[in-house]
Amino acid sequence: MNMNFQVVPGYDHVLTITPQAPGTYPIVCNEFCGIGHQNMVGKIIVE
Ligand SMILES: [Cu+2]
Repeated sequence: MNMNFQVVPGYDHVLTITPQAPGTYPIVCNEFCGIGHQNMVGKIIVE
């Protein structure tokens, strides 16, 4: 799965996905946003 999604501070965003397989899916910040950008990572774990 590969997609881009823009979020704006102060707003709620909903992204609906239907995982096709269990696994760990990484999330990275795709836009240089300032100090700490390189540490802006996350993950979705599908069991
Ligand atoms: Cu960033």
